[in-house]
Amino acid sequence: MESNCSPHSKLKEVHFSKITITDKFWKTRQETNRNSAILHQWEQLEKSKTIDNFRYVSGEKEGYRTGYIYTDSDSHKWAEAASLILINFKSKKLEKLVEDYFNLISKVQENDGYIFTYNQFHFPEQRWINFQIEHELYSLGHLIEATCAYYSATGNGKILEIGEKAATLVVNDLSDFKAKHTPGHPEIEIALIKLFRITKKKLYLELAEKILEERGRMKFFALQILKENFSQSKRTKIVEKQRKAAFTDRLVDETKVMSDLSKDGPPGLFIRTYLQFLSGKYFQQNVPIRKLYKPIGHGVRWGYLATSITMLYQETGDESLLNTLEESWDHMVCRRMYVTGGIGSLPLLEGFGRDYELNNKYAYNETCAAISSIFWSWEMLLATGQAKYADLIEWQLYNAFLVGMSTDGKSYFYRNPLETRGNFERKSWYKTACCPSNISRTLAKLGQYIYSINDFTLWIHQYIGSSFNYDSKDGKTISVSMKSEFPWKGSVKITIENGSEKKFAIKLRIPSWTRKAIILVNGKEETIPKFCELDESTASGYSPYDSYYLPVELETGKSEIEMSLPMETFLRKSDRKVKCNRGKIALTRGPLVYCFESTDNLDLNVPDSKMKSSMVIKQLISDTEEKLVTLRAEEPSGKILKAIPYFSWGNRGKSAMQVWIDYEE
Ligand code: FUB
Ligand code: ZN
Repeated sequence: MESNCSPHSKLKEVHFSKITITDKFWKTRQETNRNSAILHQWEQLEKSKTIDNFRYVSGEKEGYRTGYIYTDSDSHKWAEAASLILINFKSKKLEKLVEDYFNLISKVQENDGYIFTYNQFHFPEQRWINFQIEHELYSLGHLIEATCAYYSATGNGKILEIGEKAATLVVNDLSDFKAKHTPGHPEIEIALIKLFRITKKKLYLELAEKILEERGRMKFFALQILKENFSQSKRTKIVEKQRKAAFTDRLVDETKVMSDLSKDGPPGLFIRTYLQFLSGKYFQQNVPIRKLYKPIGHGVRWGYLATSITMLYQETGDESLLNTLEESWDHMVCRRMYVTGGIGSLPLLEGFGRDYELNNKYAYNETCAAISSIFWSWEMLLATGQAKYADLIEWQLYNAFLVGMSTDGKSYFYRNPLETRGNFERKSWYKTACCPSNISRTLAKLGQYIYSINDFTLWIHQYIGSSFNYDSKDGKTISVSMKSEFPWKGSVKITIENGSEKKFAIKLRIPSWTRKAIILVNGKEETIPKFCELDESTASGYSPYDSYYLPVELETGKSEIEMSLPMETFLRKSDRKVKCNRGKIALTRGPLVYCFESTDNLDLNVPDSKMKSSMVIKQLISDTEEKLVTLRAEEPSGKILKAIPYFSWGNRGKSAMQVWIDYEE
């Protein structure tokens, strides 16, 4: 199985197929992912006619195309997630579904590689019309990623050919690549670099580079966007006419699913969004990529774009790319990110607000945006080996990512506000169904984020119980087995069998959120640098900058490492510039952010409750199957406030919820 070992990445990825996750917390979620979520998603893709759209184009079924322009991408992403699951687990049912899916796709794909049901169904003669607002390249990107994943799962070159055909089409059709061809929604760049890494064919990497280098160079972006809007509304009218002409009860069956493009936001939101459209900021098309010093625009677009630029850096070693990426990452973490690690404070725009504009109710925090940020941090970690990236991955995995899916895997949050008044709940599906399969593909490849290697050093980024064996540089086997009680307890035990004759080093990440780490290597305590006070200089109150790697030298043979990373409770304060959080605190314990849900605080007024410094915070283990650690803030008068991990809220029906809470000194 291919691992990413690009020439300029500092760390080498360990392919997740080599890692067995044994961790109770994550294993349960991976099981839910493969036994429930992925099958539920398939049912919904069928129910919403997303799959039928392909059948209509192939002629397998008679009917009228439905759904947004980009729905193909949802099922391609599903196929990627399913293929990734199949890499580590056998499932005849899933295998069959994926096989059938790719068979269908191979029928719909035209001889030259084109596939995009919106055009194929409605405008068979038209292609590459509106690069900014229609999603052809985005959808092709997800298809290419799906075929790469399937290839990794099965070694099936036939399916990879589908992806290669699509990529070659773009290479050929857009050989004279111009700024106006750059896609409004990045994604194809990631896919092309992945395809390059598998096939080693440079033309894919070159195309990705071209696309990225042309971004932000359109002279009159506003004119382009107006032209595209005009063209798209004309096309929409034609589609509507076609629909009326084709209308019969038998043919048209629009499934009612949720749209979540919330417009409920701060005053001036509409005009701000419109201006961002015209200026290109929404699409990160306002400046060339080396000048994107701040995260701007649509959250998911930003995350995918930044991920692909970081991947490009790993291939080319162009330091000017890395400098900008580092600056924008720091800017995001220090000024434009919520305490949960969620990104995107503006609804409608679905993206970043101004510095310190982090309203809790309007928070968009699309689940996909958090995922895209995890992808980005992972690439930054590989590129630089800096602990802050792994720290944020951990924080976002527990707080911004996991919250997107219910415990049973059958309902999802698209947006993730930090405060609601009880009118908000997970839905089984959305009209824009990008998040569910994104969650599933991330869960399927979770193992990827735990370790990496360079030379004779093993890096441990995440304390997720797991085991794996690998051959060290001298061809000898090194076996690693890790037991962890995260996220409830900070005890970790790592056993390493070093079969090599050489000494061997490991780097253990000390998380930003712990203050009194104790590390024993074969019973002997390691010296840990003095901890500084909790860094509260970020907008959110969460700071990954205190995290670092502790290097440890191991002899040959067996070594045992025992770690105690105490999970203290912190009352975090955000920077005073975040107006809505003044006088409030957010409760965190270890890597988890907590929230107050009305279900647990019936007699209190969530979301307007108050904590007092006189309250004593106690930890309790819930009597649920998972044995969650919940927190109770108790006042001498007997008043009690109960808090649960943010990722677990919204699993018991509609409720009000708040993360930031008034605090009386
Ligand atoms: O545009 C495709 C996807 O739909 C985006 O990534 C999501 O934010 C949603 O807008
Ligand atoms: Zn999404």
